[in-house]
Amino acid sequence: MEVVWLVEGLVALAVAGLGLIAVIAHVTAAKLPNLSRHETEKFFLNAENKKETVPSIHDPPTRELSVVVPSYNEEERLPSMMNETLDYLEKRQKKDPEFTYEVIVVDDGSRDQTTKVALNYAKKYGNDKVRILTLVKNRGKGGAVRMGVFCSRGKKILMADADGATKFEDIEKLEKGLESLQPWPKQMAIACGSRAHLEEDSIAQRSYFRTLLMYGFHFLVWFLCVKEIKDTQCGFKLLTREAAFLTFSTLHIERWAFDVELLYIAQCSNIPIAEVAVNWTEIEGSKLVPFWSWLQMGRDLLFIRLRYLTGAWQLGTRKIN
Ligand SMILES: Nc1nc2c(ncn2[C@@H]2O[C@H](COP(=O)(O)OP(=O)(O)OP(=O)(O)O)[C@@H](O)[C@H]2O)c(=O)[nH]1
Ligand SMILES: *[C@@H]1O[C@H](CO)[C@@H](O)[C@H](O)[C@H]1NC(C)=O
Ligand SMILES: *[C@@H]1O[C@H](CO)[C@@H](O)[C@H](O)[C@H]1NC(C)=O
Ligand SMILES: *[C@@H]1O[C@H](CO)[C@@H](O)[C@H](O)[C@H]1NC(C)=O
Repeated sequence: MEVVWLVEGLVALAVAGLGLIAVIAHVTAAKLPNLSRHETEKFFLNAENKKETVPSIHDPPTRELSVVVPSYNEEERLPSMMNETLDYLEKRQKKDPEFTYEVIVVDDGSRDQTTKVALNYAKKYGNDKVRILTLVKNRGKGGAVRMGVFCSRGKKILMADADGATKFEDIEKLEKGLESLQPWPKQMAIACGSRAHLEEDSIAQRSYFRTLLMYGFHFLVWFLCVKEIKDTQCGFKLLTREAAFLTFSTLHIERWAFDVELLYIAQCSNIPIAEVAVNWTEIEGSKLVPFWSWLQMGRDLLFIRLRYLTGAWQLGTRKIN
């Protein structure tokens, strides 16, 4: 008998605990994503030091592809990524004049010369192909990509990290992945680069502790938020313009867990998602994730689920000013 009471007591305690956490998650949630922009964030800085008003995601697209590069203190890593990217894009445009593109470097409030380094590329390739958006304050990767997405002109929008860890030509794999999802409901589809196939190699190189954390993280993502995708965190993702608008205008989280919320939103909105294996090089300068930020990520994942569950956060698009 006492064992039954004990079990019942523990279950009641767990339910009460979860309820309390749900209440906390609900009450502490900012209801709407913060989409407001600083005045200077409504302009690109061009190579002649003039301001150009940014276009809007609400306008019809005028380019085939926008590449959004979130960059935080990337003066050192950005050049080789930009060289590779623009080499590829220029070659492709020579072969196929219909292929038009733009690269938007979003300087996420860097304290180094990221904007200046990016401006050299605007000088070399022109202000129409390379655009630089300098954020007043650091927002985090999700916030930076969002700001870039909202002033994109592309039919398709690629987000790509400034460290060039993915081979840029792998974009063709993402494009195939996206096409494989046709017909796209309401023109929406997403293709995610994935390093899941490299997991075994990376386990061999990591400590047991980091491997354990990695599995824990994967389990929580799967259990709480995203069931369809194994590697949610790869920085190489291709979205149709419609999918990018819907997911980024709903997104609340601007820091690490933003990828998970983005895919959670996509999943709940019935946007089809493809996961595509891409090649990956570990690049020097990666910032190691400290232990406490793993805890933070765990909390963020739990809160994403609880906040949508309790209605603190809601799906639905918003007008971007
Ligand atoms: N760390 C960090 N990166 C940011 C921020 N805003 C934008 N980014 C960009 O987000 C991208 C990914 O950054 P990180 O994850 O720190 O780069 P990394 O450690 O090499 O990540 P992996 O490639 O996953 O190993 C880079 O292009 C950064 O410049 C920010 O606030 N903090
Ligand atoms: C929203 O973001 C802007 C610009 O970053 C900032 O000035 C403002 O304080 C933020 N508002 C809220 C409610 O967080
Ligand atoms: C990028 O290309 C420019 C011009 O071709 C070259 O001068 C520079 O060294 C390259 N940078 C890197 C990091 O490859
Ligand atoms: C990665 O690159 C190597 C060599 O360039 C190639 O053999 C391999 O097939 C690639 N893997 C993927 C998943 O593209």
